[in-house]
Amino acid sequence: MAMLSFERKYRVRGGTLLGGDLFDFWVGPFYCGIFGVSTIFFSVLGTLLIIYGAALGPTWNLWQISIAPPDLQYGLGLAPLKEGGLWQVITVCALGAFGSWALREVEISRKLGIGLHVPFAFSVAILAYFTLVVVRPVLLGAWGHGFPYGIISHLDWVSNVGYQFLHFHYNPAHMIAVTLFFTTTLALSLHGGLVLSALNPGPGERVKTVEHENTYFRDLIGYSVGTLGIHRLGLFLALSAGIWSAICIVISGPFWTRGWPEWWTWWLNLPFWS
Ligand code: UQ2
Repeated sequence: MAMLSFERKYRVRGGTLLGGDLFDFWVGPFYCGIFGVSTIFFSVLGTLLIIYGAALGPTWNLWQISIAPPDLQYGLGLAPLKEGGLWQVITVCALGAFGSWALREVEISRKLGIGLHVPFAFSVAILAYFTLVVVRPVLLGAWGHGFPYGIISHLDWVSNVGYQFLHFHYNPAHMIAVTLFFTTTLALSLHGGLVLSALNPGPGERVKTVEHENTYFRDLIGYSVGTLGIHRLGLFLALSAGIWSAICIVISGPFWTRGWPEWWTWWLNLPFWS
């Protein structure tokens, strides 16, 4: 594949965390690195195991295929492959692939001498998954508390676990997470709309600059968070949404076992009302 003119400048040697120069090369447009090798290893193995699990199951309907975690009886032990062991190995492959991908992002950041914001952000997504399939099951004492790997089955799991707490929307951490998700979409739509409006002013009009962007929001609400600020705000909102999602599920069971509506009795019991 032909090298683009700028690639000679940015395809720099070094910055690797592991393996030194051994895998320090590109395959077409893609950087390899030892974590590129381990990403491919874990993804291919995990995918093959999912296909094997599907072959053991009753259906090839893509919506209904499901790889279930072990029965609760197995506790935190290893289960036979066909009794949830597959789920356990697939979970290790998933975490291996996600972790490898994050570390490959770190190596590329180090090569370029840029910040580690991208791998940091991806790590929060990994944390949310890790909380669901490792932290919470360990706190509850059984891998069977992990969620099943299937399109419909994981939705059923979310619904069932939600109803186990009567009404999950009364979970205060869930409220904060949902609010952060919505605020993230608000911030990104404001940002996307503002940038496109300045850069696409209409036929015959001159492209506008940051001053116009600032002025728009100063006119509208008396405040502009700024071009760097909106990206800091967006990253903060999105990462907070992921972190509060992890918090809202990890406290459900390990730290609160009754219905979530009941948690609010502290509010009804405030001396102010009585
Ligand atoms: C802004 C700015 C941008 C933006 C946006 C704003 C020039 C191109 C969207 C406006 C954002 C504000 C005032 C924050 C809104 C707060 C929340 C919680 C949604 O000022 O600088 O850069 O894209």
